[in-house]
Amino acid sequence: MAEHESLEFGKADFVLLDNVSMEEFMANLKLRFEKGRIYTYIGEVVVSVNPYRAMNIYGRDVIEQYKGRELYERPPHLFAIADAAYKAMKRRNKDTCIVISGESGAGKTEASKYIMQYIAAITNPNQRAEVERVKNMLLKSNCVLEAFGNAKTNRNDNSSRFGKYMDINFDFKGDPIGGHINNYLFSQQGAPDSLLRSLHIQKDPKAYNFIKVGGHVSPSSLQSCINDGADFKAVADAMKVIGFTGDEIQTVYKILATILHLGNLTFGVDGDVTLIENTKLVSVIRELLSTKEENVEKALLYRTVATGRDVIEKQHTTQEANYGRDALAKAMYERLFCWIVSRINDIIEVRNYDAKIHGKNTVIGVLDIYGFEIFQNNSFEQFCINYCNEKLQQLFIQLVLKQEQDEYQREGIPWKHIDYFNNQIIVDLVEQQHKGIFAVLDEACMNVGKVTDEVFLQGLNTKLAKHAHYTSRKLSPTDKSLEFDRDFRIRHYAGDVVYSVVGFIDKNKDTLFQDFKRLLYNSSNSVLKAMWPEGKLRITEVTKRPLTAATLFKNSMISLVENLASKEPYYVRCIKPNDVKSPLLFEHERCRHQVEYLGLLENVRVRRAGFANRQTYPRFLQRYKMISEFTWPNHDLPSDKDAVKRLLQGCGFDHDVAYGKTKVFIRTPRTLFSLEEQRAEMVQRIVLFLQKVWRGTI
Ligand code: AOV
Ligand code: MG
Repeated sequence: MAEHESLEFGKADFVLLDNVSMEEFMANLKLRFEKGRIYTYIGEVVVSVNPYRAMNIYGRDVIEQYKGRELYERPPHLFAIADAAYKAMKRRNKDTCIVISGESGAGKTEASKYIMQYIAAITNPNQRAEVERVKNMLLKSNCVLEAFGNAKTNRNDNSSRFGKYMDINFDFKGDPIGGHINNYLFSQQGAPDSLLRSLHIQKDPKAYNFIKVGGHVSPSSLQSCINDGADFKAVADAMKVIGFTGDEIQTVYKILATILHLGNLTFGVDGDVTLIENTKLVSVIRELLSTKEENVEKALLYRTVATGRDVIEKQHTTQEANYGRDALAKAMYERLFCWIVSRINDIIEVRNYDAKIHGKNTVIGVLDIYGFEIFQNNSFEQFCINYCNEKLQQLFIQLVLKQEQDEYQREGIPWKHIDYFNNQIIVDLVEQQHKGIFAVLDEACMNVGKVTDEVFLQGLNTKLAKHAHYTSRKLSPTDKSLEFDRDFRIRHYAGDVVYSVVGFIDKNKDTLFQDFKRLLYNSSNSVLKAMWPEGKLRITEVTKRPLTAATLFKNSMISLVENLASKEPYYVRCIKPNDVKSPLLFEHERCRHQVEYLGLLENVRVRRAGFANRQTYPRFLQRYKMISEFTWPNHDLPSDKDAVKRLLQGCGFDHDVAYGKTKVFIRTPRTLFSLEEQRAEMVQRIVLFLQKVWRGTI
């Protein structure tokens, strides 16, 4: 139907399959992958398979081919979906968003970059300097965020360790005038090693413990912006272009260096006194942080506690000191990342007063988040990431599978319900009040006295013993996949994941000792000071417990989903063809599993039986009444519904539509395009007519 491609490349839209079965779907997906056709539609959804090789399909010439064209006129491409979102925004003044999902390494971040690139390329035909500046900043900011927020994992060499939702604001001309980034971050193991390594503070990177150990996120090469061997200078240059000041960049450098040095600090004991073994490092850190040497040492070795009205200083054990040091390094990195995002936002936000107040200001949002992941050891981070993916799957179900079918029923359109797996039950398992996993975790953290990961696990076992998607070693003692006493397992929509409760409590609580916050706030470096405003509080003034990481994350996910749901969504569903990053290998079972859990077959079924477009009768008339003599300028039929019927019969489209109670449903996009074309022609004629009247030639 749509594309000008021969069938040797398979069907460009899964809706065109002869039979909607898993076999046919997979055969088509595989054929297209093997022929280098990595994109296929399901209606307006793009299914993308990671090619794991450079494709020659993103150049300027290809962009030109998609510019302003309708979705079905060209072979499936991300550019077409970006153009559709852009057109919807321009034509109908609607906020739109592009939601990119798929598991870790499936190609989400790459897709988001091509989409941004496309939008940048097709806008601002008049080369307005201010718009060019904004575009440049939007593209460059991505680079900087990747440098700080991506790292190598087992699943992806350039894995996003933060979720990113970027709004691009457009003026009435459709040119980007600013943007805003929301990041979804939770405590990480620390800075990507490659970023730290790129500082070249000391020749041998092995000299730094944080690089050697690495935690979950182990040695990595920073791609796209700074490649292996390149150094921090490249990132600094990008920051400069965006608008960071020299002082700010210096501070970033100093913070990264501090984190490295912190990793090398060791503690020992002398009698019952804990002390720092390599005191020279304290001087280095003091200098980097612009604080007093004795303050650094004190913050590392003591904790100030308020007992009633008294304030005392309690010495750390070596274990506590180690713990405090690691928490400081992590918190500094996390705060740095959030500060960079907020600085970028300050710089890219819509500043032009006129554009803000007067002209219409619409947005396209692009969501690129961390994909579903399963590691050998899964902890709190994987749990949050996978919960996030459950939320996005739920949104997809709500918008693509459920609402669609509900609407047909509401409107009285004959409809046979198509079944799908609704993952709401898993979302509830995690986020429900009082008995969800996050609630149990928060409760365990509130415990007075014994606060351990085991207490948390006991809570889960008590509250969730009967839940179909939860089990643990205690509840299923014979289950071989649950190897350790501290394991629990969630049946996610995308598969079973065994999590270890070890570390959940710590990662959920704000574990940074107040003393460190005060230390950093009291720095004479104003940039650093500004990152730690809460350090202003004296120990006796700190009364409120900060919100837990789980609560913060849950709240941010809920508002993210609300935000997306308020916009017109476009979807890119990414599939990872194999686990070895091969451009040749299409692992059938691996792909079938993804097609299944992404609900793609159900998507095809709903789409095939359904309608591409729907509009209320008055709205439809408002837009198209000029193309029919029965409705222009006004109709005299009993209702708008009758008028729409008459109009569509007159155009010969009656067979391709259904009439609901309040809306007309159009089955194929082609009918809509045809209506649009006729309308455009009519508008043109009217304009010519008016021009003649105006010139007095009529
Ligand atoms: P992700 O964003 O989905 O994973 P990426 O977008 O980082 O995955 O893709 C992983 C790697 O696959 C990239 O570094 C490229 O090497 C390759 N790749 C992906 N898409 C393309 C493409 N269109 N053309 C060529 N190569 C591609 V994660 O961030 O881990 O969830 O947290
Ligand atoms: Mg990514």
